[in-house]
Amino acid sequence: MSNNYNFEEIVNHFNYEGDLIKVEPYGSGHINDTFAVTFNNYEGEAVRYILQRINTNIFKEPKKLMENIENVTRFLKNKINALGGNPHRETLNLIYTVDHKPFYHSSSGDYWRSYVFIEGAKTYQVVETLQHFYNAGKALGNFEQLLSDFPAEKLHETIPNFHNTKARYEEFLKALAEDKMNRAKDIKKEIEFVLERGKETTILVDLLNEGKLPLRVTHNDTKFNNVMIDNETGEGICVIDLDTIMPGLSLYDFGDSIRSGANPAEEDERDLSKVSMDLSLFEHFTRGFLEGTKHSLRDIEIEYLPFAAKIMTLECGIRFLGDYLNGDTYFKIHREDHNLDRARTQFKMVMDMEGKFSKMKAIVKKYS
Ligand code: ADP
Ligand code: GN1
Ligand code: MG
Repeated sequence: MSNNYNFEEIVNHFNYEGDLIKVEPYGSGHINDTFAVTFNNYEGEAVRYILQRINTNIFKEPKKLMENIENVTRFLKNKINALGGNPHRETLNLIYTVDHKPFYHSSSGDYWRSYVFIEGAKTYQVVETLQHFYNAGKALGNFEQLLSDFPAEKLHETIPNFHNTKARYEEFLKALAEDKMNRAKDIKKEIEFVLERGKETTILVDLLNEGKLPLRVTHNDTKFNNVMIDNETGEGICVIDLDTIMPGLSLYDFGDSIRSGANPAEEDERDLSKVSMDLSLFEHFTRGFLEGTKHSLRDIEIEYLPFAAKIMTLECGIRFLGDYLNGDTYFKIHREDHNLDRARTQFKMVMDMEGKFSKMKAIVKKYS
């Protein structure tokens, strides 16, 4: 992450109170550059904010993206208030610029945004307790439930075809055909793994196009570290990282959560014997998610939950491997072959899920 930004210029354009103490790199997202900014406010207390540079290589229309975030967070705030919750902690709160915009377009051409820092809560790279994962499921199910009457036509599509697994597969085939870095020869096993499962990449897309699965307002990036867990109660206090809120399938959110949280190891773990899809983690998340949605999912959605877990994991693996073939231009990497290591964990999970599929189905049945 480049730290060569002119923070004085950027920070001066946001409506912060008091004296700037420090700006530090923060978090471990793969996309945006995130910083924690600390101020001493007029009462002399330290107050933190999140400051993010939006990755405009990926999000091509940052103004539209911020319009989505403004609309969604305003809508959520009203809902949370009406339910007697705390809108300062239970959703993201934008800090506006001095000229009342939800982002700052800097002199170097970057787009910056800022949020109130949610204190007393944490994100985790790996799930530490079953209860946390149950609570994340509840929070994400509830998030979809709160947005169930959000006017979907208001949302801009921030990344077209984001979870169109068929299109992702086709992009992978293109990357493979181009083989820009001459890497394909060393990853034959991984390529074979993807090609063997190519047919499955159309299943959810087809069901959606045939009108069999309902389009909802979904988060689309429900990785466990996008849910803040309250330090005191262990509850999933806030769903963050709202860049990809778009019309989508509830199955995408469920599947991506299982992909990231039901693996007891890191997403980039090299020792694949540590990587698996843990059935108790799966069970806890499933129970929480179905409760959070207030059991509003249709039968066909419930039927496809285990498959969604597998296909979202395969999709992510395909994206990591495709990025590896393309020369690591999408996901931030921190070491050589990082995207290859990430793809391998995803494929190990897919394989594990294939072996545990009937058990996953039985768990879903138990809670639906
Ligand atoms: P990315 O899109 O790069 O994943 P995120 O929006 O998820 O970026 O932010 C990266 C990390 O910063 C999160 O995982 C979380 O730990 C932290 N974070 C983001 N927003 C907040 C917030 N409002 N309060 C506290 N921490 C936050
Ligand atoms: C990215 O931004 P972050 O780190 O929460 C990616 C997700 C992937 C995830 C894999 C906009 O999520 O789609 O599932 O990495 N986000 C985007 O870890 O592409
Ligand atoms: Mg994130």
